[in-house]
Amino acid sequence: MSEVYFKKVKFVGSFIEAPTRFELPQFVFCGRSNVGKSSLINALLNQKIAQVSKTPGKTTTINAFVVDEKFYLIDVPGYGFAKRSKSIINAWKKPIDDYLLNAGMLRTVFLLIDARVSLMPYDELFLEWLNYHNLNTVVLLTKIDKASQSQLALTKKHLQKFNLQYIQTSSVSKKGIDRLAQLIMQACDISFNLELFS
Ligand SMILES: Nc1nc2c(ncn2[C@@H]2O[C@H](COP(=O)(O)OP(=O)(O)O)[C@@H](O)[C@H]2O)c(=O)[nH]1
Ligand SMILES: [Mg+2]
Repeated sequence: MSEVYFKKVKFVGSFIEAPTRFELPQFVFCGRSNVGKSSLINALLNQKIAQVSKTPGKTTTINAFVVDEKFYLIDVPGYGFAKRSKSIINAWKKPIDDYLLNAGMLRTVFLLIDARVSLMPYDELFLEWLNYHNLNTVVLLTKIDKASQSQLALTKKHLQKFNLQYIQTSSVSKKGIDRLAQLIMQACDISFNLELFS
């Protein structure tokens, strides 16, 4: 049985413009299309609230969920630019950049990286951008259930270059979900009582 960390989850809405007015701590899930953002949000919240898609790039709006009236999880559209024009890339980027730079109570940007493929060129650019703007960033390695030991070793080596905190996760096996929940609760000053979770 899955662990239950949070009780009350509400879908707040889909936004084209950045919802910077939220007055609770916010945690953002960023990363390439198909990397597992929506799946990880669902695993963390223990419900199918974020849309999981077989077609990459389906989420085109910023989706917000409020959890236990204590914090927001923000699911942003993924980048997966290979076949897209520059104007589409800019149209994607602007609202997200605006949001990340203006959200008053942004606590952590979770950058999701597929454990099997490591950082792609755009991930590196985005990391540099996050770093330049001093945004607190934690890498979540996804689909760890499918990664081989050698793939994982390469990914970890690659991450060392950026000196980043990371958590290994799987939405399938639920590995790392406890650490992710703990990190969020600590960042919101919600006491983390392990006994509650058994
Ligand atoms: N094996 C495995 N598959 C996953 C995992 N997380 C997501 N997926 C699959 O990857 C695909 C994309 O997931 P999704 O959450 O929609 O990615 P998003 O585009 O980043 O929101 C779906 O087919 C998921 O079922 C995981 O931890 N393990
Ligand atoms: Mg998604």
